[in-house]
Amino acid sequence: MITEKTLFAQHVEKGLSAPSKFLSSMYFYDKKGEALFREIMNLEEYYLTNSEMEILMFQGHEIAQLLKDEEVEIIELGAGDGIKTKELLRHFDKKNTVYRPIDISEQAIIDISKKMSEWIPNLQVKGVCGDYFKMLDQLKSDAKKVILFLGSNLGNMSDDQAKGFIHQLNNVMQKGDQLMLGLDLIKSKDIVLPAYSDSKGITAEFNLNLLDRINKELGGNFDRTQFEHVATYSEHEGIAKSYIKSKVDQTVTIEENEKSYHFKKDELIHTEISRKYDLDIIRNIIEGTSLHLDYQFTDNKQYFTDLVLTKK
Ligand code: AVJ
Repeated sequence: MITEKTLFAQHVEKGLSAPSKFLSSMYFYDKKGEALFREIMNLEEYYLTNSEMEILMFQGHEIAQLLKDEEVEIIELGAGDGIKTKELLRHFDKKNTVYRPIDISEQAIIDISKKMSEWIPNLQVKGVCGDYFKMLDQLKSDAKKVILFLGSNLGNMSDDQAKGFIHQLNNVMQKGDQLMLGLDLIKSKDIVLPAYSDSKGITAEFNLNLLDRINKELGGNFDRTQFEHVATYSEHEGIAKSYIKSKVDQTVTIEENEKSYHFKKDELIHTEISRKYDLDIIRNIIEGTSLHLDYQFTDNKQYFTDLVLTKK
């Protein structure tokens, strides 16, 4: 049996031994990380939340008309806090709609199921805890499926990974099923960069929490004060990147790996990409699937988009 701890330790070993050091943003989300991400979503500088909220508040009714059916199962991947999703779900008929949030965090499922049932009384809420694709594979029913993947969560993947992910979704979807993708759009640096290096330093906390997590879970001795958060954005490439930078020449030991790792002054550990999209990038990602881009919604400032794709 390979435990989660072993997988984490192996990932850290691989990432910190590489010539260009890296750690995966997948590991941001322990309890502390989840709380920090919720704080980020409430920051003015983190425009993504407000932009998508605006789309769902003002165009949710219209979007719901496109997704409705006699019976519909709305499956949300990585459910989050549900505040945005609520603005869409309130337009569905309670009788013939089932809402299924899927998340690897059991607590997230419990929280969102409770909240959504309070917000929308009589909505059938059936949360499932586990791996997206294992769960999707088990959800074979006759009802039409609508898969929600909002908040630009796809953006943490490289385009090749995103392709693989969308192709897997395509494979579990049946004809007529729909996918709604929320994606952040490519825009200027003066808007994007502050979202990833906010003035209160919450994003820095969020990024550096990864070092605390290694200390706690793997017996590391990272000194947080000797590292700092760095964010970059290239408008040309359309990708925001986050790094942890070593302020000094230093060595860190990780007991679980029985090993020390050296960091040069100014050396970077790459921790996250946040991809921004345009239509060409999206078309490239869905190419080769039987998903058809049917509708595109944007907020007034055109910062964000929600796409409706239908399986043909
Ligand atoms: C949850 C992946 C959409 O990349 O914008 C927020 C995570 N990272 N601030 C994003 C995140 C830094 C977020 N996603």
